[in-house]
Amino acid sequence: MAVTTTLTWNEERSFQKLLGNVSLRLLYKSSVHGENTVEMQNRCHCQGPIVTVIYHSHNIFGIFMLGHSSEKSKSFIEPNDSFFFSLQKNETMEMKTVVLNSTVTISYNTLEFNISSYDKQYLVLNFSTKCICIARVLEQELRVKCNPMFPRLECEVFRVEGIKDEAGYINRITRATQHRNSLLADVRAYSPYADLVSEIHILLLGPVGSGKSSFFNSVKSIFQGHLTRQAIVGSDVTSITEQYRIYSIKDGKNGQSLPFMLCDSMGLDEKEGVGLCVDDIPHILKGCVPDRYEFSPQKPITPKHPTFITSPSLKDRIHCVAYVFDINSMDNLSPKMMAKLKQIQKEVINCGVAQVALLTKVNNCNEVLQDNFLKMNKAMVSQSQIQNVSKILGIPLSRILVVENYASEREMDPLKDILILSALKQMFRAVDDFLEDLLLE
Ligand SMILES: Nc1nc2c(ncn2[C@@H]2O[C@H](COP(=O)(O)OP(=O)(O)OP(=O)(O)O)[C@@H](O)[C@H]2O)c(=O)[nH]1
Ligand SMILES: [Mg+2]
Repeated sequence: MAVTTTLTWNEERSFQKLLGNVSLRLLYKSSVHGENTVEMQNRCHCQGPIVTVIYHSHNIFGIFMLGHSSEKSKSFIEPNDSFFFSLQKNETMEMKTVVLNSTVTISYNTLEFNISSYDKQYLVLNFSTKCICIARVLEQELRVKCNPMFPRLECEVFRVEGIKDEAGYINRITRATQHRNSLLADVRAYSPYADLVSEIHILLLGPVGSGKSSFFNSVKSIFQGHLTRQAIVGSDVTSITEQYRIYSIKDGKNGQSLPFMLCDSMGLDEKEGVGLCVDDIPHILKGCVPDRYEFSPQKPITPKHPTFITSPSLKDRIHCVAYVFDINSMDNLSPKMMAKLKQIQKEVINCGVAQVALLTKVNNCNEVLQDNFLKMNKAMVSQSQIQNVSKILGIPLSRILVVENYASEREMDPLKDILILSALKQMFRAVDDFLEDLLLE
């Protein structure tokens, strides 16, 4: 029977994504192949990059090594590119990483990971006793707690296949997860300028099928830790979204509500009387339109509507409009659609609301982030679509955000999260500018 990993199917898939969309092949599993370093070495030498995963009470952690072990040698790897990691399974499958160049030595049925520059054993696995010794500093950085009295449950070694561009790999992977986690912390910690409101409202406006509802689903997925599809998405000639929705998002399943709401609207159509009615927009911006209002393309909402909010306060109104476009259709916007957008933008400017543009369906997510995780690189900014949106809407390049929503994937991807979380952060900045301005007024 095939030997299988202790990770669940989902955990293994997430782990593969966290390691940069690699494939993992299980070479050694201590409970099956024996608690024996010789057996492990026989199975794992000369296999290329390997990752050792250790299961200890509730902890999953280990070490990734890019270099490969030489045949039958005792010290099986030179100081090489490696990093220690831990996997946290609570809400999201998160990876904490610590970059340290380590050598591995085998002696007396123990596996010792040493940091050459410190001449210290950072991690020692004793295969005879199943005990683990881990340097305190490493334990703290990885946020694991290994009681040395408890034996290790399992040790697995995988071959890592499909690494693209080995030279910058370690840097890319460790920076990607660290950057994603720090962005997540920033978004969680956001509080609107001067506490003028407890939650900000971001309105998603854009042509039919541009990815408005998918953006909400993507943001929600990040905070839920798994893919969710609360909003109905799909492709049709007319808008899939027919109701106005004001979505609140919780941090984790039973967590607190985050300080922002995403307001999803019906898609815009270039034809009159189809799609979101332009006359609805001032009412939406002022906060007069209630959650679940059924849009009527030919008839805008009026104060006579039974659920019309007659005296909305600052907290009800829209604080930021995100114009959502499919980046691939940006160069083919029809003159009629452009005219409609201009008309809408006039209303937005009249209301003094902050504006950003959100370009979805960027399929070169990896490239956007390759050089610099914080900024779009030069090649990206010079793309005609980005220049175009800046020209049509007069929005500065720093307020043009690019994302790749979760569409047909089955697992989360840290690179997508980085773009989505960065977009949210930029929206918060735009809102804060707006609120600050409001306070001065
Ligand atoms: N590849 C890819 N597909 C996307 C992305 N965003 C949305 N989609 C797909 O595009 C289609 C339309 O997405 P929706 O989220 O329904 O778009 P919408 O703007 O809400 O559309 P309406 O409500 O009809 O106006 C769906 O099939 C999505 O799966 C993206 O970033 N990348
Ligand atoms: Mg929609």
